[in-house]
Amino acid sequence: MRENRGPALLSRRQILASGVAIAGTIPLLKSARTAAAREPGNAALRLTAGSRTLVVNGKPARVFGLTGPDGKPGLTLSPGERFKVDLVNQAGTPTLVHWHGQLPPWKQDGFPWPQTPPIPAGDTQSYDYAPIAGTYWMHSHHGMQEQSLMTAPLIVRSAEDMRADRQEVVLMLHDFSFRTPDELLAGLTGPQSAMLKGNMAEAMNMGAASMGRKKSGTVDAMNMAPGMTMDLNDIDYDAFLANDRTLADPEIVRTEPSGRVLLRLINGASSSQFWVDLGALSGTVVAVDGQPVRPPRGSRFPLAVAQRIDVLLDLPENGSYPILAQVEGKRARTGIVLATSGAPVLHLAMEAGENAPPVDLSLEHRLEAVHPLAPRAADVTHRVVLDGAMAPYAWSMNGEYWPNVTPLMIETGQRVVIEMTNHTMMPHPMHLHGHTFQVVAINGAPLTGAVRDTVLVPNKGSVAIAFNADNPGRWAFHCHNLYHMMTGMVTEVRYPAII
Ligand SMILES: [Cu+2]
Repeated sequence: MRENRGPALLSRRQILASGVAIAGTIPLLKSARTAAAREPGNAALRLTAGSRTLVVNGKPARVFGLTGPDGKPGLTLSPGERFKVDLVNQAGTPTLVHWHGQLPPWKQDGFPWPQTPPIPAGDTQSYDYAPIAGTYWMHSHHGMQEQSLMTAPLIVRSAEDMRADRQEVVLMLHDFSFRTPDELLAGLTGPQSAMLKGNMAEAMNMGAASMGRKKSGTVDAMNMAPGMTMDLNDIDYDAFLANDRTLADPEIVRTEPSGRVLLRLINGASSSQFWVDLGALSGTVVAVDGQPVRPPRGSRFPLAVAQRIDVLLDLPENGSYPILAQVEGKRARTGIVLATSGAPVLHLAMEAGENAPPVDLSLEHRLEAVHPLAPRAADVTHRVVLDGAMAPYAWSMNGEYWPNVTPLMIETGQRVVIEMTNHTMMPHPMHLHGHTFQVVAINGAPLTGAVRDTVLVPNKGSVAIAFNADNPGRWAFHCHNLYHMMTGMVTEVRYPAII
């Protein structure tokens, strides 16, 4: 074991954060063993895709899970450690896992290209790449397994994380239904859903409209239908989870009096966006999507699907502090509680008094990257129109529906700009694989915004992003609302001569 990887570097709070009991010397021995097991050249970390049972609203639910070598969800890597992982598929069905926001070679990205098919049940697939530090997550990109909680945190610690005397708390959000993902999707695409939306004429036309889906004009015409209003929350979920639990029985994280906490918030929901509410506390946003930002302070932050926010909190002396997340357009909320030892934890209602407003770009406007792109003119600009509608339920990029798409071609060395214009009544959380991008314009107004991997394009709004083409391959570029993705809102960003 190298001198500098020993347990001496772990502060008391970090040991606390690792979930190990802090009494006596046993935790130090455990930490030492963990560090030794992760020396370069040692065996890969074992990550198991499997199934598990949660109890939600008092009822058992069979869901998927991604479990690390310590038996906990996901993976936490030490500074400098490679992402050297054996993914063991014990899910009883094929799967494929994407390391969201990470920048691996494209064949390790976990997207179902013809060259990178799903992992059959019972098989193991190995990964080995240099990860980037920050708050990331992993989720299945196979079918709709993400809705069945085939998702987990992926935390890559930096050297600064190890130096800082603070407790790390991961809070991962989910939306949950007792119905299967197929039933949820059928509820949106079937004729019944259009009738429920109160538009009989559209329902009657659906057969013909569906047959004409490859022609963008069909959906364009539907989008102009009168009486449409902004749409939020396509799915009526049974519960919203924070670290797999509802507010009826929230996770209580023990904190130190006057302690400092790094809260790593991950929106792992399939199609729900949240307002994070720190309640009596205020915090400093130090990173979004794993990338450091110049810190705005606040106590309420919007979190679109697939995005992450790292918030630094200084806790008062003693007490219990709920960290809540309320679904946009709804009263429903979920969360965890930070509480010092012995502090009473009050019961928290699962619904707030009022509906939360739509998640917006109020925070995005204030964000400024610590490591922005060097100023440079674009070598290529791609314009992408986001289109679609609730009835018929189908969503497109430049009038095309996955997999029948024309790739956006880019070349190594180029500065690429993608201008997204949203013609629909829904916001779309857009995610680019294999690259981090900088937000460079919102609704036509230039800014030097955050560097990140997922950005919300508001209904009827536009967002431009810029990035350096430095990772040759085939890369998915898509809306991270699972139901928009499943009904077409995916395209490809592609480098030439990729086999
Ligand atoms: Cu979308």
